[in-house]
Formats: sequence, structure tokens, C-alpha cells
Amino acid sequence: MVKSRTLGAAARVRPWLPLFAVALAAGLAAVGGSYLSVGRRPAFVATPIDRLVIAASPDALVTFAITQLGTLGHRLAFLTAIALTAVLFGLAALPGAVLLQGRGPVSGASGVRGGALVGVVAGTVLPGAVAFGLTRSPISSAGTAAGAGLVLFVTAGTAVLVTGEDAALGSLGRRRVLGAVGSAIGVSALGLFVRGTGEESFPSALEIPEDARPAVRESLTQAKDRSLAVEGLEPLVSTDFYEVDIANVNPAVDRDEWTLSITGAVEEVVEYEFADIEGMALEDRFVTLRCVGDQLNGWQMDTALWSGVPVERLLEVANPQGDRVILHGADDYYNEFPIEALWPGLLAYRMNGRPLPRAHGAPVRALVPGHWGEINVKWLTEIEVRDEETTGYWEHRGWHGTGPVETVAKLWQINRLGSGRYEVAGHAYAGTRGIEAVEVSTDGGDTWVDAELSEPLPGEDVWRQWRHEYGAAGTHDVIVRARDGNGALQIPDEDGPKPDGATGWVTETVRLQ
Ligand SMILES: Nc1nc2c(c(=O)[nH]1)N[C@H]1C(S)=C(S)[C@@H](COP(=O)(O)O)O[C@H]1N2
Ligand SMILES: [Mo]
Repeated sequence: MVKSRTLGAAARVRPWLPLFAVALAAGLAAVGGSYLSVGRRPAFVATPIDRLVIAASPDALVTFAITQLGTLGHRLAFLTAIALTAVLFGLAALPGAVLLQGRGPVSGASGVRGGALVGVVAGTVLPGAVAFGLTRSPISSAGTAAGAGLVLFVTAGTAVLVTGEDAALGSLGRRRVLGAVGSAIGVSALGLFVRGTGEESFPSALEIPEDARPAVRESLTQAKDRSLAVEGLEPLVSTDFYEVDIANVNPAVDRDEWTLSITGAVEEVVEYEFADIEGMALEDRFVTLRCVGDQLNGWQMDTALWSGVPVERLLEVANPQGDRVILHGADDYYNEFPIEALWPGLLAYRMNGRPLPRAHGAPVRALVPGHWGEINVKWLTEIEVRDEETTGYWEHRGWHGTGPVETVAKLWQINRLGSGRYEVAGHAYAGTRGIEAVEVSTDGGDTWVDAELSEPLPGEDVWRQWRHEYGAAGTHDVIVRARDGNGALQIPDEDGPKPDGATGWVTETVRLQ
């Protein structure tokens, strides 16, 4: 009795499995087709789903992903969004897969052909329509539709579609399911092959662009010359610049359509186009950025030579009447802080002699001297002046990262020079307070000496490198601490990044090798 009932249940479930497999394959191909057509851009069908995933994620998870996992966290989150999108489009393709098995109103071969055709058409049009609803992009929707449609087409097989042959379509056999899965993988692989992962490579500042302005060339050369000659240590202008974004797909803002408005508590609401900004005198500044989520000895701290126009030039015209400001980005990111901090800022649209990369906020981003990275809003679209306080994106999620940075000395490089000689080195940063000294202890904190420092680069908000060479007989602890331009020592108490930035002194144990 029991046995036969189980068999009955299995028989009832079974026919649905190939159907779902085909639909899911069509869903994957829909995502792959969209990716093939537009790449990792806002029009990609997984972008809106990614936003929903992030909005729905608990703050602790988002914090963990950003502070502990970095790029890996982004990849995992993005893969999750892609998987969910494939399921969504699998559902959109399901009616097509069901219809594919039907015979239509006519009996015989033409009935089979008719059912298959209706299935393929439904499995193309429905996912396409859902894609258009999500992205409003005809190209992305066409790619989505084509991907899903192709899978259903392959599932049906040309023999059925052309001649109505093979009356066995009613049950989707293993061969058909394999065809569906195979074609879905094919479309996705082609998308990846053609578009890559969509992660931009950072143009190294070590290669000064041919067309760089003489002032930029001079500054980048100066940064190269002033960088300490330490094997393996990043130079004064970063060769790779960290990236922190709330979303996994960056906005793609067309500079010809971009505008920046200054709104809210202002005497005059003003709007700028890119050409207006480009028409103003260009200023180059070395500026260091550091994320409040950066671990004490982490890598979310970098420096570039940025070019743009002082915020002051634009703010003056609007004549702000409030003492707070919210900067808005095209990704719906926003951050709030005292307007006082913004006045000396820069609206940058070039980085290391090249147009600002999309990953770092093209066409225009804000650079706010001495403050944590988060208020340096990328893809800037609006400066909203306010007369009362509110919370920004991260503050809303429990961070306090709108203020000035903490002082830090990183220990990024340990070189064993041989015969018991060691070289330790790194970068130190204290925002607009500047770095006056970096002190090193190679005996676990008993004695301290001043490290050698790189000659300062021009600029109010830029890091310095430090280096120290010494001899040691066995395993020992190296501790570093910076002293800022006011003579204040880096905070010794150890604390993690959340909510207001990591504190403590970096300690590394150096073993003999
Ligand atoms: N529009 C927008 N601006 C943004 C962010 C963002 O997610 N969206 N991230 C902020 C954070 S938390 C940091 S640390 C810096 C990082 O700048 P980078 O990615 O150029 O290094 O940008 C800030 N500006
Ligand atoms: Mo950040």
C-alpha cells in the first residue's frame, strides 16, 4: 500500500521536473542574453534585482560584506542577484515551456508544430516584456527575449518546429532538457566572453597618459620621484584604487546628459551641465581617500591626482542659506554633513590625467578634504542645502562616517634584507591635519624611533610614506603609530571600523625565515 502510494506521488512529480529545468535554463539564458547585449550596466536585467537584494539585506550583512569581504562580498552579492534574476525569468518563461508541450487545437504533426511555435513565441515575448518593465531598455529586453527564446527553440528542436515531426514532445525527454541547459550555458558563456566580468581595470598612474597636461605630468612625476624606494611598497599615487559602492552595478552616466543642481535652502537654485564645469579653470589636487569601514591595517585607503573645479565656485552662485548639505549620487546614494566641510571641496572629473573612471564616479564626483570616504559622493547629481540635520545612507545604517578621518599608520611592507636586517614600510594619513611623524617600535613597544618619511606632496589632504630599517635577532613585534600635524598621537585603544572608524596601533609579528 505505502509503496504504491509513494510511486504514485513520484510519478505525479516527475513530469514537472524537466519542465522546471527547461524554464530555469530559459531564465538563465535570459540573464545571459541581457548581459551579452548590454554588459554590466544599469540596463542589465539583474541590476534592479541587485538593488532589491541590497535594500532587503540586513545592515549587519551589508557591513560584513563591505568591511570583511570587500570585492569578494560584491561578487557574492552580485551572484546572488543574478541567481534570483534567473529564477524570476525562469518563471516568466514557464508558460512558454508549458505551451511547448501542448498540441494546439490541431491534431497530428501540424498540431505538434503549432504547440511548439506558440511555446517558443510565449517563452520569448514574456521574458522580454518583464525585462522591459524592469529596465526600460529595448536592447537589454531584446537580449533577454532572445536568450530565453533560443533555449525554448533548442528544446523543441528544429525537426519539430519545421516539420512537426516527433510526436513525443509531450514529455520533455532527457535529450531536450540537456539541449536546454546546454544552450543556456552557451549563451551565458558567450555573454561573459564578449563582455568580461565588467570590473574595470584601474589605469595605473605609473604610466602618465600621452596627452596629459604639463601640470599633471609634472605632478605625477613628482609623486613618482618622492615615493620611497621600497621593494613592494605602493608608490605615493596608488597603482590600484579601492572601490566601495552600495550597488554591484555602477551607474553609467552620460556626461552630455548629466546635470548637477544645487537645491534646497539656497538663494538661487542653479543647474550646471558638464560643459559648464569643463569651461571653468581646472585645478589639480593630490587627495587621499579612506573608507570608514577600512580595517586598521586594511587597504581601503588610496591616493590619486584629481582634477576638477573647486566646489566654492558653484556654491557661491547658489548662496546657501542652511548649514547642512546632502550630496546625491545617480545610484540613489546620499550623504549628509555640515556644509562647512564642503566649501573647500573639489568637484573632480579627471583622475591621474585621465577622464574620471566610471567606477570612481564619472562624470563628476565630490572630494571633501579630510573626511571619511563616504561623503565623497560619486556620480554626483545634486547638492541639496538644508537648514536641519538628517541622516545619510550609512548613518541610517548605524555608521558615523561623515566626520574627519582618524590618524593611521599602515604597515604594508616587510622586507627581509638578509643578515638579520629588516625593512618595514607603509603609508600614514591624518586627513587635513597632515602627518608630522611616524614612530616605529621593533621590540614590541619598549622603545620607539622616528621612521624616515617621504617628502610631502603638495596638498592639504594627502598621505605620506614611511620606512624604517633595523636589525633583529629573532621573532619580534613591530608596532607603528603616527603623529598628526598638531602633534597628536594616533589613538592607541583598539576598536573595529564600525561605527566611526578603526583605532589602535598596527602591530605585526615578524618571524625569521
Ligand atoms: N554615489 C556613491 N558615492 C559614494 C559611494 C557609493 O556607494 N555611491 N560610496 C562611498 C564610500 S563608502 C567611499 S569609501 C568612497 C569610495 O570611493 P572610491 O570607490 O572611488 O574609492 O565613495 C563614496 N561615495
Ligand atoms: Mo566608505
